[in-house]
Amino acid sequence: MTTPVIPGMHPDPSVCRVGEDYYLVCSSFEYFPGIPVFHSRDLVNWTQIGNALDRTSQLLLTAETPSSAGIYAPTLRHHDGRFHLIVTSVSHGGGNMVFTATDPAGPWSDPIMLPDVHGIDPDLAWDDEGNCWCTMAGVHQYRIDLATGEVLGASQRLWSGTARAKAPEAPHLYRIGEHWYLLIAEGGTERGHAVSVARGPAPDGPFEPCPANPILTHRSTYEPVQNTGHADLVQGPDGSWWMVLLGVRPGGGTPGWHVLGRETFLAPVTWVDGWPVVGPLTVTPPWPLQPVPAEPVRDDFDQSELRPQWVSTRNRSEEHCTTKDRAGWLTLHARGSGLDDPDVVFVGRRQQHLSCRARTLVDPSSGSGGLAVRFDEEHHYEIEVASGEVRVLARIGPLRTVVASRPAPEGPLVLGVQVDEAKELRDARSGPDTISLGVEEPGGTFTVLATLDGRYLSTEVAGGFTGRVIGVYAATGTVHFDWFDYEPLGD
Ligand code: 6LW
Repeated sequence: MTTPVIPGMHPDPSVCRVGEDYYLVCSSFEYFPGIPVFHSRDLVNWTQIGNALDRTSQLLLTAETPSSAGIYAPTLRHHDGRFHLIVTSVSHGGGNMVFTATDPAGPWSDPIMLPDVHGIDPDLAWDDEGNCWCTMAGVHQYRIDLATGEVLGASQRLWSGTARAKAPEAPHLYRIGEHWYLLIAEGGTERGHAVSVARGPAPDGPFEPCPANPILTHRSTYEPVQNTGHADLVQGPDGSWWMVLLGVRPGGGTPGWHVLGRETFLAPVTWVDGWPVVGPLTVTPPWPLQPVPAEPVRDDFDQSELRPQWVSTRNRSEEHCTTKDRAGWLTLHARGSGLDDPDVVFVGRRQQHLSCRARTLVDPSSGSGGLAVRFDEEHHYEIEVASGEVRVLARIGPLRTVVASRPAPEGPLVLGVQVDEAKELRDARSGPDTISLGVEEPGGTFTVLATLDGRYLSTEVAGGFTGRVIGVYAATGTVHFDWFDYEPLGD
């Protein structure tokens, strides 16, 4: 489907089916909690049911963890009645590790470390003899003891892909019919991304490449979805085969720029001569869809725990982020010095729509902070209340600018951000992509203090593996937020 089934920064999807239920996980990088977990009954409509890594004993992301480091691509599998999640943490005390759960909504176990498994993009597969195979980007493979994390025997190289510019990544191994299939991504996760496949008689090969490789790529096309790759196969409710994959929706023509990060898409798969053939992303599954309730626009912070969509930059603790200090408010106690600082207390949710509006009622109380659109420490726009002043700040690489300011009224006030990807941007793939930041006057009118160019908060400018996150932060002291609205205005 040319619209993502899970929009916003949800890259490197891995999916598994248990009876009529589907579960899917994605990378989460420097954000905590890590690894969002989704549930669906139709592969199209998904609900986030939690985050797998929600405590420090599972995931430690400190100010030393750079943006776009942290949690890379996971693989989710169900075997012998338990869910297994294998993932690489590119961070302090990181490496490859496995988590297990009986309920994918959690709780998940503490990690079983795999100290002798090296590389990224780990995959898990089991053969009929009970061997557990861990296959890594490269593509190389280990046989492991999942209970202890021990490697059994030497690792071996399985396949180096189809000699594209960049090494093969995102390997997934499947036993389908008489063959073992090895699915990989190659060409890099940018515009050259592609999916290729090989098959063999056993989980450790030897593998013969598909004569039609790559079986999916949008490179060198004017497809509205680009960077297609990093796929995982699953059977639909009717036994047909489907592929979840990552893609981006660039604006501004080819190559264009994308702001939401790499999103999760769905594509049909048929089989010809024992090889998978990937159909167009425009295809909607033929079975009855089961829509899920839309997320409420407003979060009143009335619950003791934040909803699973909320993520903070690196680990957060009750000491810095709580709804218990003031009932019905989110209270942030600053520990860094603002959004340029990796130690900032920032809590937000992924921007999932090309046009949307976010608002929050802030009581600066004894501190300074506000509402921000964040890409990383060097690419963010924010409207901040500090010492009796409201100001719009912009950080683009080496440039840090106070774009606008005006006196702030006494007491709480409503800050707003409106993101507009102009219709012509989507249709004719050109035109502005603007981010307007302002304040709501007592009568409710929204006064824009500054309108900034959205192209600078894009992957093509900022680089990295993430996407925009819109949220609130404390730069100094203590700041309270009564509610937060996220309102989609367009796809
Ligand atoms: C992921 C790997 C990749 O582990 O990017 O470019 C990493 N390819 O497959 C993060 O998404």
